[in-house]
Amino acid sequence: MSIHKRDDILSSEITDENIYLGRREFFCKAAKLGFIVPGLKFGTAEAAGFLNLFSPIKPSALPDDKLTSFQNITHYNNFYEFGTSKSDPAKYAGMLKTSPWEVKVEGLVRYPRTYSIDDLFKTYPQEDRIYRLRCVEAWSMVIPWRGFSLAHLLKKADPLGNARFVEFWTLHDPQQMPGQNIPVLEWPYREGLRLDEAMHPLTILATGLYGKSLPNQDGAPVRLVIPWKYGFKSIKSIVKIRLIDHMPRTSWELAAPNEYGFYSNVNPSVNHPRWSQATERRIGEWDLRKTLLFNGYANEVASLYTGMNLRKNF
Ligand SMILES: Nc1nc2c(c(=O)[nH]1)N[C@H]1C(S)=C(S)[C@@H](COP(=O)(O)O)O[C@H]1N2
Ligand SMILES: [Mo]
Repeated sequence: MSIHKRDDILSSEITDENIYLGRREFFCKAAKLGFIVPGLKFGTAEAAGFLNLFSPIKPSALPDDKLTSFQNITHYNNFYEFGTSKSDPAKYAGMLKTSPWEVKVEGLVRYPRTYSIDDLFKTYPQEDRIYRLRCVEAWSMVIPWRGFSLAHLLKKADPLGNARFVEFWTLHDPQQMPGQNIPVLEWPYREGLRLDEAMHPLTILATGLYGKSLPNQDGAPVRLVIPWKYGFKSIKSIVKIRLIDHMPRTSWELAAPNEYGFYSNVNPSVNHPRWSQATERRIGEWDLRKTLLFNGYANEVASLYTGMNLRKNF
């Protein structure tokens, strides 16, 4: 059973002006607040031009990436704990209490640790990164995240020799997350990565977007973002990170193993059983775009999958 639907909502309510204002808002703020520091990894051509003045690092860019507006990033969401329609999270996620909040790091590590959110913020410096997000439903966005590489946290935990996978858990609290009373998925929402995927510098724990702390509907106070995988791997409102020696089950794989594999790398030539993955609609645009292998991040991540059959390991 699965309730992921191919998305066919009209984008008429989403204007270019929104996108422009969002972009301008971001760059003005970014400049004012001094986010532009060497070593920053942005992902758009526009940001690239902007940043090359300041940073020797060449970001991975597509020439026509434009930031999706703050309005769309925060009102067109998948967060089934608050309902299955795109507008539900903006309406209901406000009821989630994100402070105090704890994130446990446990399992096959030398230094297990429970972080308060303040602790997490203090321990790991935040930086801003623009990533494309491609949902399995064949739509995409360009989002200016704030966060830090998960690798920093994992290194501090010091994985033991037999740790091979990382498992992530969303909060389980049906009172605050009414969608958890409805068995659309196995709750709490669970996701997983191979350890090398989790250690890849592009994989981040996101704590904000557009230079602000993360809105609840986008997974406050902390969520994962893996830009080369379908959006559902980017689990929201995380309370537990566990290192293990076996491939974990994930909520989507438990719901429909033939539709949602463990890897879920964006791949235009491996179709979802119910629809093509060859194209996508960028939220705010009319014309379809061609979907790119690894969501356009092949240069950075393809080597993680050398020798693997990506059709079998979908
Ligand atoms: N806990 C939890 N995490 C989740 C989801 C969810 O329903 N619950 N939906 C996933 C899906 S399908 C997508 S596309 C992204 C959407 O992130 P966004 O709403 O911030 O764009 O979150 C992912 N993370
Ligand atoms: Mo998604």
